[in-house]
Amino acid sequence: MGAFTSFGRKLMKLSQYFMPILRDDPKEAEIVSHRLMLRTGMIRQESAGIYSWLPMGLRVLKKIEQIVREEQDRAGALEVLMPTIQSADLWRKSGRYDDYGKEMLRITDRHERDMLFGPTNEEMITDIFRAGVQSYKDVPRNLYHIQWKFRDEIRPRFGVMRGREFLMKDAYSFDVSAEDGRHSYNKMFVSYLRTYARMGLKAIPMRAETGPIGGDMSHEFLILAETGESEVFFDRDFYDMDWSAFEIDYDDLETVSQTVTEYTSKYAASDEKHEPEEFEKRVPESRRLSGRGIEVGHIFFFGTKYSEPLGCVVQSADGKPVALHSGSYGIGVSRLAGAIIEASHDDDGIIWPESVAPFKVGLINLKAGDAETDAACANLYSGLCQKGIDVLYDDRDDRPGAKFARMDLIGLPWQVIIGPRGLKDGVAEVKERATGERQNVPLDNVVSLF
Ligand code: P5A
Repeated sequence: MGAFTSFGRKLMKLSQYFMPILRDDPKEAEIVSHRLMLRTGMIRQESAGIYSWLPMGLRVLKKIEQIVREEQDRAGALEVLMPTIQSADLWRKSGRYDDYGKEMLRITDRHERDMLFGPTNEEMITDIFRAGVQSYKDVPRNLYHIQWKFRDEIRPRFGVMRGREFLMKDAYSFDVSAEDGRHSYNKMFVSYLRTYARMGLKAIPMRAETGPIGGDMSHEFLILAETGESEVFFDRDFYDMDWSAFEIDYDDLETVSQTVTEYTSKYAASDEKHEPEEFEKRVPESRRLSGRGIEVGHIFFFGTKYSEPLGCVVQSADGKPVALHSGSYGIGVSRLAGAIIEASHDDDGIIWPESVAPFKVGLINLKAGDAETDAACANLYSGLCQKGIDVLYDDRDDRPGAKFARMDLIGLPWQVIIGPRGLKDGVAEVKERATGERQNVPLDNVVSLF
């Protein structure tokens, strides 16, 4: 800790920040996360389904991205970065150039070549892998990137939840056999449980349709929220499962596979895959639940669907050429920013889980311009800085009521409030946003709380 992050300073004075808060609710926002992201100046709409990320929104996006990256790396995946613009050639070979229809944004360059803004990267990664491997000894491998995608959705809505341009983590695994491929699939499955747990989310894995990606095995990960786009049916027992980021040895095939079995043996399905009779047969009535969910991830196993047409073939141990077996694994990184707010807010605003909060602490100076409160704040500000804590310092000359409301609205996990009354007793008031609990803490002890 203590290092300055690549996406901005650890400390920030509100008087020098860019956080264009809206006084009134934006009328175009139908759901709470969209409303709060616009109101707090996290994002700004540029066209339908296309957003700019402003300083505070970008900090959240980068934190989500970093958790996703760490968990992909931990599961053995290797980060790459493919371009957003792709040539149509590979898509013609896989047959998806025509299949993808109007959702694909097609572009012609100055040489009249057909290009496209990538909606996903199965073709490109398969071609990269084809060119870089020769034998069965070069697999298994899993390559991923975190890159902007474009899908010309018919109905972009709910802000970053269903955008046209959106940030996705997409990983692709390559194995010599379907059996090995299954283990790669299982590793990603488990890494998703850890990833969402670290963001304070319970994302229930559900059997899913494979749609334009293809294949015969697929799970989507859904978090429960009233505003979710999918209807979901599941066993109440899911509530009692372990939703912490439990430790796991990814090389231990048996444990990884058992974990997947554990999280898939109970009934959970979204509307497309829901089978009412099976639900009734497998789950006693008292445990049958239904609701709505937000899809924050989707994983697929499609075997040789892309490796065959694209010639992604290696020499097997007995010298025969074999087409590689693959899966692809997506996480909606920008969607998660909205999904986390859907899962964690109250009437006053956002409640950020610490792991993705734009700043950990909001320092409020109740009487900016007063020599004593200014000095006490400056002292805490530098103490927290030395400890490497992310702090947003509200040094603006506003009424206390406005400051409290704003700090609650933006939802930083901790507030440290400094006013003349507390200073007489040598204390700061420390408020936890999630519980609303307040305590008076001697000034000298504040930094050690964080
Ligand atoms: C898996 C990785 C794929 O595209 N190919 C590569 C596979 N899957 S997916 O289900 O279509 O998308 C993966 C995740 O991306 C998010 N997502 C979106 N987020 C915001 N706006 C959109 N329009 C959008 N479309 C997909 C979802 O979280 C999805 O699970």
